[in-house]
Amino acid sequence: MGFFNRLFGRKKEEKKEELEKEHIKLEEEILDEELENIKELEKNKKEEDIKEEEIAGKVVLENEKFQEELISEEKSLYAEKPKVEKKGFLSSLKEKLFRSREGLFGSLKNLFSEKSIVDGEMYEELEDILVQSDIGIEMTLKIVKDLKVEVKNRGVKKPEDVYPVLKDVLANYLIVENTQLDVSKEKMNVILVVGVNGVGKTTTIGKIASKYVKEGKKVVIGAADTFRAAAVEQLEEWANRAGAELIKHPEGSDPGAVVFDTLKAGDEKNADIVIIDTAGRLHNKNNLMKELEKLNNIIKKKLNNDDYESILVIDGTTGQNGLIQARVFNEVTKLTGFIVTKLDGTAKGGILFSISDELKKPIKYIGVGEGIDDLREFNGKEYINAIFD
Ligand SMILES: Nc1nc2c(ncn2[C@@H]2O[C@H](COP(=O)(O)OP(=O)(O)OP(=O)(O)O)[C@@H](O)[C@H]2O)c(=O)[nH]1
Ligand SMILES: [Mg+2]
Repeated sequence: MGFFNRLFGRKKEEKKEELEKEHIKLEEEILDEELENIKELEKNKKEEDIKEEEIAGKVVLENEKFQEELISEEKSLYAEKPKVEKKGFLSSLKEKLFRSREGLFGSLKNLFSEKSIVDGEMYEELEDILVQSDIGIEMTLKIVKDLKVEVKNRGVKKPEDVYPVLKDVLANYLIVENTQLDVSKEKMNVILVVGVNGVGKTTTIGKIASKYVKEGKKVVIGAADTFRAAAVEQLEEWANRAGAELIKHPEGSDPGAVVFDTLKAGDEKNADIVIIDTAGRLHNKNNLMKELEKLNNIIKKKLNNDDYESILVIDGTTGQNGLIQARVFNEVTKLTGFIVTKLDGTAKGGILFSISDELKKPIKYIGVGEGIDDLREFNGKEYINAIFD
């Protein structure tokens, strides 16, 4: 038994050793394999790093190329600048008024080129187009009557030759003397800005202020629209952008007190120009009259005369409604002129003719966009050329 036991014990030992050897071998193999893997991984990583570096290099290069392109583009922009400015007022006005030019006024051009003879039918179609362009019926009849006389006087026979005659006739209705805002006094040139809500009073005041500040003038603005806090904030933003000073009172205060303080500040600060923004929310004619009378009296008292601008702002996209507003304001207060806004947004614009003709007061400026520079001094001939050519 002892022998078998010993023999069996030795075999067991041998088996154990064998197993241990195999185990070590296996571990070595695993280790080798892992080492291989690590080597492979490192190799791949290196390749990737090289690729990344290449890409990064390319990006840097491309970036540099891009920068160079940008610089040269900028240079060419600067180089082109004089060319852009050369295009001048007329061309940019044309661009701003493209809707009117291509809209109903554009259809006038088509009318004359499509017709073969000057006859009653042509005039009737012309009337339709003019009425649709917000020129109004009365005004349209006057224009067509004048046109017929001019066509006869000039011996025009072909429809295409009627087109330039119509341009002249229309221009006649836009020429009203004294189209510039009068800011010729040494100091305290006051501009009171009125109009119904939303027509663009505040925006226009910002544009005017910016124009005068750029000319080196000192501008003080009064926030006499005290109906809502947002109105003052909006005006304040414009005043800051324009570089003008703002006089304001809390929401709900008396607009008269704002006007009084603004004029006082303008006087003390030696302002060249004082512009007053007013509220457009006066529900009836009586209220409107009373409010404007009060503001006007404060201004007259301070200036000791009534030599100041009182400007009605009209939204050029509201058509004949704008004419009705002009009539009402003209009845209740003394107006020295108009500013017609948003002409960039209308395919019509005929309101300009009705206002000039009926109220015989100048359109001083037109608004052609929401930006600070989107204001143009109004010139009838230039306007006609911009929408007709
Ligand atoms: N496209 C265009 N938008 C304009 C022009 N003028 C003013 N607007 C816009 O018309 C809107 C009303 O302008 P406001 O200046 O607030 O009008 P407001 O008359 O002061 O209005 P209230 O203070 O509410 O009476 C704004 O969104 C302006 O950006 C213009 O000439 N062209
Ligand atoms: Mg306003």
